[in-house]
Amino acid sequence: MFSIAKRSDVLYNKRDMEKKLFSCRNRKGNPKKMANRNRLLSLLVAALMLLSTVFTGIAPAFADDAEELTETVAAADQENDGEEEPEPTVKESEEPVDETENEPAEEAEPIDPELDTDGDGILDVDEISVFGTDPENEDTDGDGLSDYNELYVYYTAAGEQDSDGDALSDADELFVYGTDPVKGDTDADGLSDGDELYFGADPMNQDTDGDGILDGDELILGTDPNVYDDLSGVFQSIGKGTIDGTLIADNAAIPAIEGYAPFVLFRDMVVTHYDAESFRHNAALIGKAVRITMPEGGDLRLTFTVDSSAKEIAVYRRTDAGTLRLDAEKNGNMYSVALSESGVYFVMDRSKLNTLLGLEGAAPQNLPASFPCRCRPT
Ligand SMILES: [Ca+2]
Ligand SMILES: [Ca+2]
Ligand SMILES: [Ca+2]
Ligand SMILES: [Ca+2]
Repeated sequence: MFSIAKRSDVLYNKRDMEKKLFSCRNRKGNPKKMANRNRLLSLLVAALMLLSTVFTGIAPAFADDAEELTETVAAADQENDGEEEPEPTVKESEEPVDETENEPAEEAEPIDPELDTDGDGILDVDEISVFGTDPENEDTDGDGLSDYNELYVYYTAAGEQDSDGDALSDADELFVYGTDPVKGDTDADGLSDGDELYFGADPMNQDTDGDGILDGDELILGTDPNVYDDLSGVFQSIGKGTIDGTLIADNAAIPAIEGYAPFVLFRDMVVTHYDAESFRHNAALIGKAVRITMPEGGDLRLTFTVDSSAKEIAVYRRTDAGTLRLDAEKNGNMYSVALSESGVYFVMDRSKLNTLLGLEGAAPQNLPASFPCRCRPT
């Protein structure tokens, strides 16, 4: 019913409008004025439509901007409130607590000069300011020896369980092995107390197996410190790493010694660079001259590894009696000679030697005792 009545109203209004329009069209008047009115009306309608579209476009835009603004401001406020506020409250609440805890410690009352808290016989003031030990622990390093005994009886380190660093604790050295707790190699045979026990040798005996080779030397030679060895039957060698480093680095004639001897090469032979003035300026000399001081005996060879393009290379030995050319065995760039006595050994370029001596043809086999002093360049 309601919808019908509505329609009738609409119909009525439509009819009413048509009537009004009809009356307007049929009204007697100026047709130009009518046209102008219609134009004005249409213009008004167009203007109203424009305004409505502009408002409907702008209004939501303003509404969006406003919403965004309120959202970002709200978000910023939340962030600021969330981060800044809790931090200072935490820091402020922690720092003052630490300060209040530290301050009284720093301002602690001075230590009673008569106080020995751990009762080890050393006053707290001395433990703290002199020995650096723990005033509340009578055995600071926990090695079974009291701080007092370490400092005043055994003279060991109260803060180190192994004072001499030989892998045996101070207490074990004193009461188990009988070795010196402040001497890493008690019997001075080249083998530390800890290593002696590790290899089954006697840390209180330099030559455990009695074969004449010290325990420390046996390890270097590769023999057993607990098994008797005939040293003459032990192959030995010294060279890079066991002789003077200056004879290895920047040397055109690097020496090495190996073979059999009734003595220990690396310990009983002295092999050094013979850096005499007379040799220093000798143009025929290849590399560095070597001074060897050694016990007698043995079957040893001295080998020079030579870095030279000289056509004829020879090895010499200089003694007080003269300078001898030695019978060298050549193997590639290595020249080896028998080594049975002390002396100065060196390698020379034979053609340069001839020039120095002013000789033609082959150089003499042996040179005068004064050689090489006469060979200085003029
Ligand atoms: Ca101790
Ligand atoms: Ca020790
Ligand atoms: Ca030893
Ligand atoms: Ca031995």
